[in-house]
Formats: sequence, C-alpha cells, structure tokens
Amino acid sequence: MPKTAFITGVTGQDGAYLAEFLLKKGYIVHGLKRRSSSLNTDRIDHLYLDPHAKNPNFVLHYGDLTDSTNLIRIIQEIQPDEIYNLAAMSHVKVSFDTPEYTANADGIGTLRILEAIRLLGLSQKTRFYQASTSELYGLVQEVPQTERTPFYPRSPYAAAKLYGYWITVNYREAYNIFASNGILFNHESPIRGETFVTRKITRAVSKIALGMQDTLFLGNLSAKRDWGHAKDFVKAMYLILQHDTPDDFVIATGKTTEVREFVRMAFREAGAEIEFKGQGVEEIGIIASSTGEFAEKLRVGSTVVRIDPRYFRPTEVDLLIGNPQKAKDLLGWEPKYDLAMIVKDMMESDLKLMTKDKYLKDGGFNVHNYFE
Ligand code: NAP
Ligand code: G4F
Repeated sequence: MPKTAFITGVTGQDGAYLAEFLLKKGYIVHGLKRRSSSLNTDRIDHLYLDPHAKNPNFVLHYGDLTDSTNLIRIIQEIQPDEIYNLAAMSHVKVSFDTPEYTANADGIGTLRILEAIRLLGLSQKTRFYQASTSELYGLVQEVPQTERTPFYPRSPYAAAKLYGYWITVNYREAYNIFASNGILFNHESPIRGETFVTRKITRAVSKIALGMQDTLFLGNLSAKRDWGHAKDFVKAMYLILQHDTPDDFVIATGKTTEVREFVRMAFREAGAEIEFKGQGVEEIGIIASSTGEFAEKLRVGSTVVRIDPRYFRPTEVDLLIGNPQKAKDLLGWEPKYDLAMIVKDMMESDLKLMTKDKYLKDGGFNVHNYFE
C-alpha cells in the first residue's frame, strides 16, 4: 500500500517541493489549500490532476489552520500516515503587523492538528512533522546554534513558533505521538516568496539588468543568515519522519553570509561588481564594473542599492548559523547546494521570469518539475 501524506501549506515554497518529492516516492499526497479570490496554486499546478480522474494521487482540500472543525474532518477522511505541518504566516516583518493572527495560525494551528491526531485515535498511526525555525534562536545565545542552544524569540512569528515547537514536544511526551520538529534555517529557491530578502534581491537585480527597474531598496544589509536550498531541506523533512524515533533536528548548511554579500553575488551573476559606500541609512551600492549581456543596462557608476528604513524590524535577528551534525549523523542528511549554486539557480530563473513572454513563446515557462 502506498503511504498517504497530508501537507498543510502545500501552496507555499516548501509545500510545493515536498509534494513533488513525496509523489516521486509513490505517496498519495493530500494538501491543504486556503480559499483565495485569485489563484494561489502556481507552484503546484504541474502536479495537479483533473479531480475527475480515477484515484488521483494528489488531492487538494480547502481549509485553514485557524479552523479546527475542518482540520479534524479532513484528517479523519484521509487517515494519513504522515502529516507535514508547513502552513504558517511565515513572514517575520509582517508578524509585527498581524501578531494575533500569527499566534493563532502558527501557534494554536499546530495544537489543532496535534489534537485532531489524538481525538481521532491516530496517535499510533500518524507521524507528525512541525515546521520549526531558526528564528527561535533570535537573539542568539550560542554560535553556532544546535538542538541544545536556548531559544530567545525576537518577533511575534518566532514567539508563535516557540509554542508550536513546545506543544509538539509535549504531545510526543504526553501521548506518545511520533511528533518531530525540524528546526530549519533559512532556505531559498526560485519559487521563494517574493518578499523574502533573497528573492526580492534576485527579482530586482534581474529587472535592473533588463532595464525594467532602477533601484533596489533594502533594510538591514548587515544581517547574517545560514541560507540553504529548499530542495535539500524538504528531503530532511522526509528523513525526520522516517527515523526510528521522533526527535528534533537542526537543518542548516553551517555557513553564514551577510545580506550585503548576497546582493553582490546576485549582481555578479548578471555581470556586475557592486561597491558599497556610506554608513547606516546613507549606505548605497554602486556598480563598479560590468561586462557581458547586461552591461549596457548595468552602467558603471549608477546607484542600484539604497536603504529604506521601512524594512527595518522593531527587533532584529542579527546572526544565524546552524550546526546540522545531528541530522548528518542520525539521518544521513547532507545538503547538495552551496550558496553560489542557490544564487545562480534563482538568478537564472528570475532572468527568465522577467522575460517570460519570450519563454512562453518557446514552449512554456512553468512546466518543469523541480526535481528534474
Ligand atoms: P510560505 O512559502 O510562506 O508558505 C506558507 C504556506 O502556508 C502557504 O501555502 C500558505 O497559503 C499557507 N498558509 C498560511 N496561513 C495559513 C492558514 N491560516 N491556513 C492554512 N494555510 C496557511 O512558507 P515556506 O517558506 O514554504 O515555509 C514553510 C514552513 O516552514 C512555514 O511554516 C515557515 O514558517 C517554516 N519555515 C520556513 C523557513 C524558510 O526559510 N523558508 C525556515 C524555517 C521554517 P497561501 O499560499 O494561501 O498563502
Ligand atoms: O528573508 P527574510 O525576510 O527572512 P527571515 O526574517 O530570516 O525569515 C525567514 O527565515 C526564517 C528561518 O530563519 C523562517 F522561519 C521565516 O518563515 C522566513 O522564511 O529576512 C532575512 C534578513 C533579515 O535580517 C531582514 O531584516 O534580511 C533582512 N532584510 C534586509 N532588507 C530584509 C530586507 N528582509 C526582507 N524581507 N526585505 C528587505 O527588504
């Protein structure tokens, strides 16, 4: 019998990669999708089958993490072997604007699923994965961060995820549910949400290179993140649920890089070297040299990066760097992508996306499978 998985947040970056990954492994995959007034299934359209097809292996259900009745009904219907709880209001800066909703969806939403597993008598059948985050370390108490590093959340998002983390541990200990946390450090890809810093940068650099935009406005350039590729990270989620015992794992690359350096790397992919000058909100990024296809638009001496304080956060997480040794030792997990490969992947994709009419003429843009 094929295994059945239920993925909340299936329309998001990780949900899309994980759905494709599990389908390739022969799973039947059910996904939770929010109703929206405009289509929100771009990332999974290549996996979707006509609902009238016989025995489809990929099924979407309308629902929301803030609605327990609907979660209980769907989980009862599906009787999943594995649940991956990836749904969340996942933007740290936005969580300062919507703190109560974030607590409801990201914190209590996790409890709702665990309670559904318990109430439906699935404690011995269903394995549960919680999308925990390196944001839990916040004002870091140790460098690098491990599974034993104390948490110090610095945003409503991180505080809500802290509850999600501990309620997962509690249901494991109290009810013997196979419930595990993946403490994932930042992971990116060509389908990363457009307002996270990496994708904001690769999209803007592509537009600047094509003459469609003049300036990229950013917030804190000195923040450091441990950036991996979402493809590597969804494999870790799967491995966490295949392990013989439930446990909590740091998933990271072990390297950290400044936002400023990510900007330099993205422009380099388009053929330009960026020099940063000035301090604080006066800091600017100037094109120092440029060669290749986009040199005409990437004019030497032009200012292409500026600071906009609106992107600063009331409390910032300055430095994240994880130690994934436990995952390497117990799960055999090893990332394939380094940061240079991630930037290349994202820049190639965004340069194509910005000229998508050309690619549509050449036979379609969004028709590839992620793992091919
Ligand atoms: P994402 O692209 O923002 O996707 C979030 C998903 O959650 C989307 O499918 C979204 O639906 C859905 N969602 C949001 N609120 C919901 C609600 N109330 N009910 C049901 N669904 C809801 O996030 P991601 O980057 O894939 O991250 C996946 C998970 O890992 C999140 O829990 C995130 O907090 C966590 N995480 C991410 C990273 C990272 O670097 N990417 C690192 C650590 C942890 P719509 O498409 O309708 O918006
Ligand atoms: O890309 P970010 O918005 O990601 P952040 O805050 O690290 O959160 C992401 O990773 C977490 C894992 O650690 C996830 F749990 C979470 O769901 C999300 O996926 O910002 C990265 C850094 C921050 O320090 C931010 O202040 O980039 C800095 N930054 C500088 N300018 C900016 C900008 N961030 C954004 N989004 N936009 C800017 O213009």
